[in-house]
Amino acid sequence: MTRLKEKDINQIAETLVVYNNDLVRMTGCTLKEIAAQASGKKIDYLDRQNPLVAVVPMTCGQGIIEGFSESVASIITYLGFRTVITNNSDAGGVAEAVQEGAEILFMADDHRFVAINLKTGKVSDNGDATGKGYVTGLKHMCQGLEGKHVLLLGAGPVGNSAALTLVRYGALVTVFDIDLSASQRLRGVIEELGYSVQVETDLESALARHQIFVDACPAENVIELRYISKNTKIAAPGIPLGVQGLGVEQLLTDRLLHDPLQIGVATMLGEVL
Ligand code: 2YC
Repeated sequence: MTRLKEKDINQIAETLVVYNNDLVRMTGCTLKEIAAQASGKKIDYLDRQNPLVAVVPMTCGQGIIEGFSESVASIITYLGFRTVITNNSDAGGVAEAVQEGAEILFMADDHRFVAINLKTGKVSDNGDATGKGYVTGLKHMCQGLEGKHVLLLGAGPVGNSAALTLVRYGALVTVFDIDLSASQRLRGVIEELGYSVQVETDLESALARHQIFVDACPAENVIELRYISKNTKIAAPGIPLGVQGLGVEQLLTDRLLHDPLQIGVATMLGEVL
């Protein structure tokens, strides 16, 4: 799992309004609408909820990421929910949150980033939520995915969730991962659920044949300029962005969905409410 850096997240809180406007321009949906759809909740259901949400810093492993808790809290606050960052970290922070009456906890160590509803026991994992949220955004960007060919890059936790969401939206999915066994495992999981995906081993050939991409891998420059056409659309939850360099980002201003935390955190909240 890619560990965020402070520089990836230090602008989030102050740019949420601009970010949301960009999202509406690209998908026709606000961040809250994408989170609601991706988590299967109605917007007015979300609007009726009023839990206290606590973000608990975790010092274990590689420790605190400067600005991480603040960024997570700013997204939740932006969505209209009361949010606190606990003064204590780790177990003390969890105890503090419960004593303050928090109903929902957000916390991340080096292996899992989870949201937990203390009342209902619902748990949402960032990887799973991110896959759902990004594919929901991509569906709107493409005016539907039914019958459309999509190339999924990366068969990790986000890729697995994205694949399932894609096939449920009727997309024709091809998956590539540098680890062929990861692609094959993903195919097995999808087939278990009654769907199918194609496994691709030749990245260049796959890139040349597709115009809709989900970049759920941590590689940079994986999608190069020569594979970008005027109809290309990319949902890129992967950190760092895999279409960097070559001025590709400018080329894709309205057709590239990419953020370090926003869609994943918003969908996590939708899932546990
Ligand atoms: O500040 C803290 O509480 C740290 N323990 C947070 C560590 C987060 C590690 N995970 C990541 O950087 C990314 C997240 C976007 C979710 C998955 N990987």
